[in-house]
Amino acid sequence: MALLFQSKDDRAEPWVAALRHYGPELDVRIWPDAGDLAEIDYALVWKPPRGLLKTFPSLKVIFSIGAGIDHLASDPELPRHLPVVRMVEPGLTAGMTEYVVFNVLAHHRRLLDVQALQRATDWDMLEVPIAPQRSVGILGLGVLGSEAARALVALGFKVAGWSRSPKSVDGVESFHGADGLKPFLARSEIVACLLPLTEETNGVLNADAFAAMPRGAGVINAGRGAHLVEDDLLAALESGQVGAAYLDVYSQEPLPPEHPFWSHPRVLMTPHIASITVPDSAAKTVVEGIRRFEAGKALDNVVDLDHGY
Ligand code: NDP
Ligand code: OXD
Repeated sequence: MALLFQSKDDRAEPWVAALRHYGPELDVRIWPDAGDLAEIDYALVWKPPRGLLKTFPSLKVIFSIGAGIDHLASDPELPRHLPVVRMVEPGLTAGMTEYVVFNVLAHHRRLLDVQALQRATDWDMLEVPIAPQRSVGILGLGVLGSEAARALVALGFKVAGWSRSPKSVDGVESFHGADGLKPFLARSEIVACLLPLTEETNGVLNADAFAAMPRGAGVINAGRGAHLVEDDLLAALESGQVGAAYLDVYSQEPLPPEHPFWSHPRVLMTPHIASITVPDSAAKTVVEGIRRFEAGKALDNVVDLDHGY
């Protein structure tokens, strides 16, 4: 059984070690040394070159190294008859919960104002509310969004989530569908986007969305760059409608040096590291998936390519 590992962004060594540890039966090959293409049964990939996956005639399952599968769905030559499994693994979920909690707290505790005061040697005792006085909204209440929401509930925040279908997460108010978006935004002083990128969610963080939020809202985007209309955000920051933005993903990655976000005083940036798949726990999940598939059992976390996630 041969598995091909391909990623430009991840070091192969820890992946190969973990895959061999959990799946000694696997013949792990590292792109571009795929050997005989007809021998590849499984592919574990991140942003594969367009058309690559259709070159393996015996391929059975495509595993995405990331939770998002937009890097696969955007390939017009993707062999769409094959199951595509998105990444769900404890390390990735834990990392995203940390990122969301960190940035919610940053806005809640006015980190950017505190930093500016320190630089100005200004002993201004800022007032901050406590968590139960603060409303946080999570766009996307899936694996990552619901876990982040639980952590925020545990800290005492008033938490709501927005999803396509209604959700039941303890302590989290559920909004759903197009009609639920504006009321959800209107009650959310801090909005974190953890949506998958699809035709429907593209550009969801736009001027209308910012106008619907309470004045001075904090906007966190760890979904995909295309969720955010960057010019609309800059205008909303300028007017003060959005108080600050905490960004991990961008329309262009790496973000070009001349982009205004780099030096914007109301933007806190990270370079698409909100959360990173952990090879050890992820390899275990992939091997378990392969064993289930080989045993004729249903795979977990297969995406619906028509919905795009
Ligand atoms: P899931 O598939 O588990 O959750 C997606 C959620 O989005 C679901 O609640 C779904 O609703 C909701 N959703 C999808 N489409 C719509 C829509 N049109 N309107 C309203 N809600 C919608 O995904 P994950 O939580 O695992 O991951 C989410 C995304 O996070 C990834 O796709 C990726 O883009 C991003 N990500 C970013 C990382 C980073 O480092 N920056 C790291 C990992 C992931 P429903 O439940 O009703 O289906
Ligand atoms: C992912 C990512 O989708 O890292 O997992 O962006």
